[in-house]
Amino acid sequence: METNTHTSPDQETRLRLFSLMLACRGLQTRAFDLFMQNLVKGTTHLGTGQEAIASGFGAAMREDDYTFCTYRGHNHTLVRGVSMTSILGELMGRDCGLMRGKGGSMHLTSVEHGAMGSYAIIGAHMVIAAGAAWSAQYRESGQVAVCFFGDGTTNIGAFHEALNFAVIWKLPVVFVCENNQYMEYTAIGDVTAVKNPAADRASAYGLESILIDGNDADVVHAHASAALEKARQGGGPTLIEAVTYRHGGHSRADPGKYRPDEEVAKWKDYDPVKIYRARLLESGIAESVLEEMESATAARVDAATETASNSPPPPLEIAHQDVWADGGVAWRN
Ligand SMILES: Cc1ncc(C[n+]2csc(CCOP(=O)(O)OP(=O)(O)O)c2C)c(N)n1
Ligand SMILES: [Mg+2]
Repeated sequence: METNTHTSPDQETRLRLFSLMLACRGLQTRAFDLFMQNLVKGTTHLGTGQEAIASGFGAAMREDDYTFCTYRGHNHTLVRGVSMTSILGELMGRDCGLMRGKGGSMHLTSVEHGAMGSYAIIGAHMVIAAGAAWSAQYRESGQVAVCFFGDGTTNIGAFHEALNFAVIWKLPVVFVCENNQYMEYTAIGDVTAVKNPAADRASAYGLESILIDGNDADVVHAHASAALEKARQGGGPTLIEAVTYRHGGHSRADPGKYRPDEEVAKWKDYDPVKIYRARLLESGIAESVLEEMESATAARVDAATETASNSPPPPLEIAHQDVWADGGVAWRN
């Protein structure tokens, strides 16, 4: 597995990566607190512990690139520039929410930010991402579609269909498997024919096998930049398996007790935010600079929580709005 041996981005990029990871962590932690207070409508799937992957890509992507993510998509949506208020508002079913409170945690979408949806059906978005990449290729727009999915998703047919299609058409798409080592409550190794669920299958599609440390933001950023550049230059798709771990359970208040305590402790110690903070200090950035970034993020999370909490539920009149592609129901009457 590739660890941090050859990559050292400039200080500005490093501070950006840290800032994105802090924002993701702050948002996830608050989402969990709100869930435990029964203020979140429906379920939530947190990416706490997996922030380096979304942030590494977020810092490398072009503003008009496309993101496709799963129900575990708070981090991926936030790093595209969507506001914390609209994400927390959406989780809480408020009118200020990204989907005006009608979608909830699993359906964050903002086309204007290139956040092309959070998909709850495992693997479904992989073929859709390939389609978006095909559109970008056809329009010669230079955009790249980045599709994030879990380890368990590699055992679904759509994973294989999307990869084959993307290779055949040399599409500008980057498939990123966030191997957090568990599906819902089952370890991926217990139900998978190969050790590395995505990387070991890359050769079946003529792709390079890329297995990286998904908790190291520098490593993720370097691989993201290379894959995006390759796709933009017409070099076709890349499949990256980024190894990581979710700090909490699968969803809701799942305590994740099916995981050995020592394993959880080991991975919580290898926390992407913590290791990156130490690296910044080592590189000469002052403790006070980091503290300032941390308190600014905390204030941002508090302000977003306050605004979202004060936002009313959506009005009844919008129940049918945005449900159909044409915005209305005229043609069905
Ligand atoms: C087609 C389909 N089958 C089953 C499910 C139920 N389901 C929801 S999450 C999940 C586990 C997915 O695991 P993984 O791909 O590793 O993603 P993670 O939750 O770890 O991010 C399953 C089986 C679903 N949403 N869609
Ligand atoms: Mg998983």
